[in-house]
Amino acid sequence: MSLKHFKPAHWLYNLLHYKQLLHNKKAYKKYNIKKSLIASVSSRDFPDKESRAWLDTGDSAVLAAQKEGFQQFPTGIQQKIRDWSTKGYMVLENYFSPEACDAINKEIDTLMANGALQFKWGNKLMFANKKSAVIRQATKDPLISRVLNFLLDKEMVPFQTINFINGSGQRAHSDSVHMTTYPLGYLTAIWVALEDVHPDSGPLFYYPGSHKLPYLLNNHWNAGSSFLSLGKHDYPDYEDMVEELLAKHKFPREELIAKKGDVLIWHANLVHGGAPIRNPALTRKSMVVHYYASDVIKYHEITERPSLM
Ligand SMILES: O=C(O)CCC(=O)C(=O)O
Repeated sequence: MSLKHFKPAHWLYNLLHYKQLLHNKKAYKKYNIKKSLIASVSSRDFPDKESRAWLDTGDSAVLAAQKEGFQQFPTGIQQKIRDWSTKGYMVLENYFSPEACDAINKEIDTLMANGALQFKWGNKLMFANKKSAVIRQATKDPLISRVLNFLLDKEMVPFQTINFINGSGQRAHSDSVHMTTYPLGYLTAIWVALEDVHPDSGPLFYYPGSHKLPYLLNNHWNAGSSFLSLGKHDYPDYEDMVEELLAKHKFPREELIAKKGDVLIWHANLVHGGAPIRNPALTRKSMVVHYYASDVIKYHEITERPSLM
């Protein structure tokens, strides 16, 4: 068994980061979960495995206009909110100005040049929001925050940023296996184009409607976790299972040939990824921000680790 599968190593790590786990204290109480904050946590600990978000249990085309705050959105955004339950994503065209995008790109260049930010897992620049006030401010854009809070009917708080210089090349997945909530469905993400996307640079792709698939959790692809160790499967086994599901359901596949400043907002369970890069000379500067609802249990289903906030 490798160390990453060995849960006591996680408990020690959690203990060392105890303060960053306190966000789960109230939520454990609220949902009657009797666990130490440093213990491993997974969907096995919870009684149900379906989203409780109001626009998953109901339809935004019917419900959204009846809710307080809806009329205050610009008409274009109102229509995108109405479509949310059906599509599982929306695109806000031309949202950030070229200057705002350039400011983020400059921050990333500086953080990389001075060694404060390094690639992790190949091509990901993680948590730049913790190192740059400019980027932190972008994650708290007032209108986007209002849209996210409305979509989930909760206060949504930024958990992390991921910046890319090139396409991610990441296979199709749902974020809910990486960043998981109880109740399910209380995660969302934005993807910001920090330059015009070339079709050969490995654009973001997604499957409209795929957010309605059942949440694929450890019990589906990596059962066999024990008190001391995680299940024996590895992440590519999860990706294979997602591909099998997609082949079965025949969702349409869309690629986002975004313009600089465009923003995609996606649902916690929307299947998406990065297309293969056809021309490695091309960059695809972009930034993802993942948001959690503030009052739910937040953790990582794959590793059964509570999230550090
Ligand atoms: O930007 C991409 O290509 C994919 C990013 C992604 O899948 C994610 O951050 O969840």
